[in-house]
Amino acid sequence: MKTFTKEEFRELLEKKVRDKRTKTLEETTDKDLFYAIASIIKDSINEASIETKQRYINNKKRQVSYLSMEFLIGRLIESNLINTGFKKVCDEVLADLGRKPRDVYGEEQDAGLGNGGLGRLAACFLDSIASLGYAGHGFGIRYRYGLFEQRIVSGSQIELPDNWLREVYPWETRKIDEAIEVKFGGEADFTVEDNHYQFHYRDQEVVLAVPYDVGIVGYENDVVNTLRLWSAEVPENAVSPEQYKNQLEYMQSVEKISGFLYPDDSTEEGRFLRLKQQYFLVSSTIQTLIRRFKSQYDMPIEQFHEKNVIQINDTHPTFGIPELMRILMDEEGLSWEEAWSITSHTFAYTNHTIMQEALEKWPVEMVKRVSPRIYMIIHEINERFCKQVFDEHEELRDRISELAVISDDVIHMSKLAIVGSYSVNGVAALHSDIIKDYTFHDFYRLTPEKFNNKTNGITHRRWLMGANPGLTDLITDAIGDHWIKSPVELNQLLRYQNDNGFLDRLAEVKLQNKKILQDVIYKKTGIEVNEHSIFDVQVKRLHEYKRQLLNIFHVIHLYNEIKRNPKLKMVPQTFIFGAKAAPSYHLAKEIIRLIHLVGDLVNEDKDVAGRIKVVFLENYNVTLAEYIMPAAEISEQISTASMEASGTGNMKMMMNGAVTLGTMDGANVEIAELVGKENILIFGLSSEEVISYQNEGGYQANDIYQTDDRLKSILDGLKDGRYAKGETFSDIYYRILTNNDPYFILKDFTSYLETHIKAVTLYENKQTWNKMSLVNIAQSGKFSSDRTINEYATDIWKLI
Ligand code: NBG
Repeated sequence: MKTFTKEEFRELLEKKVRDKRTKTLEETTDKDLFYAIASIIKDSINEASIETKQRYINNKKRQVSYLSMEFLIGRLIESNLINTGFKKVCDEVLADLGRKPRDVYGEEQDAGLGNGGLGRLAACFLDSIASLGYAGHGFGIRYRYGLFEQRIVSGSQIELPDNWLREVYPWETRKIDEAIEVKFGGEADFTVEDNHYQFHYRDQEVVLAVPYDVGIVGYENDVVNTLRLWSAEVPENAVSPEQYKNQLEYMQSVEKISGFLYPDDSTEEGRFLRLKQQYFLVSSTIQTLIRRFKSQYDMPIEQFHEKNVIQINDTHPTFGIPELMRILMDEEGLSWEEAWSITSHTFAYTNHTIMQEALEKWPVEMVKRVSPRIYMIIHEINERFCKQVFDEHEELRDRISELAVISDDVIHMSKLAIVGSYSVNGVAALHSDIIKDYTFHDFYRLTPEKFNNKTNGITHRRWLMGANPGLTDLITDAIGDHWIKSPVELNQLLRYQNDNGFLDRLAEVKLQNKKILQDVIYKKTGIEVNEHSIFDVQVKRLHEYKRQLLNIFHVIHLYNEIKRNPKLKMVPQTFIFGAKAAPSYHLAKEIIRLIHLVGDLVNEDKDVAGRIKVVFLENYNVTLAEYIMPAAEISEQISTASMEASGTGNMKMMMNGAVTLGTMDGANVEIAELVGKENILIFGLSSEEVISYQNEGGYQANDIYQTDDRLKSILDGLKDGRYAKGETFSDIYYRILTNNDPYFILKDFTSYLETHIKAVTLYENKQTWNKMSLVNIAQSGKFSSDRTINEYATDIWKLI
């Protein structure tokens, strides 16, 4: 990639500002500068993108396509500046102009095309794939509105549309000439021609999938891969004269397909739309892959899987399996056996959850409405699969109804994904074991060779170099910059464990980051927090299994203690939350309301002053996370053991020097192994214990309620209105006592409390804490997504 001197960059910036914004440099706003810089970067990206593509074609590279309904990419400007190598020069030019780089970069709208960890993982993966020079591209949907913008009104969550495309999105290129027709509904029948079934489709709804390509820049390696986002449009000439009067309605129905990320699936209409989105993504993508294969590789279609691997991010893109079968049979004329052999050597599936309610199941009737032909193929896959189990696996005959892809008129997407893929992986060692031993145990018995683990990772370029320049400089001063290309070398920092001077500098970096967050908190909430208090952070989607409730129960407990003994000495602590709840998830929203109202109570009470504060940062997103991660000191990773597949926020905070306070769940287990038990704060039931309680129908929550005065008081407060000037939280109360505490909050409470006491004691001894923090940073290299992607590329994708 081209490099620039400061003078050249400034000159170019001046020219761009004139051309694009018709202004002089002096007249520019931060937004003008943002667009001008983005345009400079885009020019370089475009060049490198053309060259990258040509290289892949010339070398007939085997390519991976990463299919995901979510890409939570956040802002791109800083990561693009870092990866192109322009960051330093650009920062300097802006400084010379008297501008703050952070303000200029802050003009970019977050692309929030994802919910949480799963979508952010996809974005980190693309960054690593490009940075490691692999031929790999993302395919997703260009939702007109991303994940909703959260507002809090009187403590309650309100959802507003996320209008991220309000202005021009500078990173995308519309490629109308590569648009694809996706066909929905209608009817399919067949004739037999030359001993071959020829399928005919009638009355289908044709939707045009228009690609918008976003360049994904590798770190200083001239590689630019692509994230292709599909937008749904009405094809030209699609409207017959009779339909003309309903054209507006028709256009709206088409555009809805890429209208919202996860439209409300509490309604039948919402669910149907979501299903259409899934088919829209896979059909447009797979048609494209076939087209490219035919035009760029001089090979017969039978060899498609030699040059293509399709990784499906959770089950949402699983219809890709029958879609590839459809194209190979109905359009390319292959037999079932030939098509199946290619398809089942092309797909690889990543599972991201074992929560039953999150394992997708679609009614047969709905799938038929989306595409009758796709349903036929799934039906046939299931018939053949069940027959094969019956014929070849006597030991599993009595398990066929559990293995079947279709049962009770419902399609089990994870089962379809497993049957149609050659690789099935979990996202942390514990999670992959649970999949094998419990969730998909019968499938594991059938095809053990498919199952493997790929522990998640995060890109250290964004989450350390981008978000925490102070720490990045400190590390590089100490151990040189090798760690940037080889993050495990962060472990060189272990040399400084007993170096008080270094530990002081580390603490100083943390303090500066806390001050930055302190400022953000004040601007957003008006709450003044003490930068010397412990920053205790839980930021993630709101879900009962993640147990934000346990966290706020602890806060209520501390509050009760202070009220009982107003002279109580306490190390100041700031409890920071950020979380969005699914719009139709009532209890999750109640928990948000509880956190807020308890927050008001605690923050306003003079007795409490100087000891604890509660902050809820509204609209938690990637950009906010970039301020929070560097400032965190305690990383709350407190899911009920066995329920969090991996977690990635745990990795981000670890890499920025926070100490994990958590359960032995997901990737926490691997963090614990790396840092040793003296550098992590573990509490609560183990996953085996949770699973064994679940198998016995749970434990007796009521017994704990009756015997533990602390909990009795906390729970009773939910009903008697003492936290919120009379407002109550009965649904939370009943969830725990009538539903027998399905997430083991009361059961883990004591252990959680004791671990917090231990944390505070350790924190008081500054150098002990700083050393813990250092060990966490030093051991975090394993969690770079570069390590994860190298594992995928070697074991699953076979790119090397
Ligand atoms: C989430 C898990 C997290 C995990 C991410 C990324 C889904 C369905 N799963 O624990 O809950 O870190 O996936 O793998 O969103």
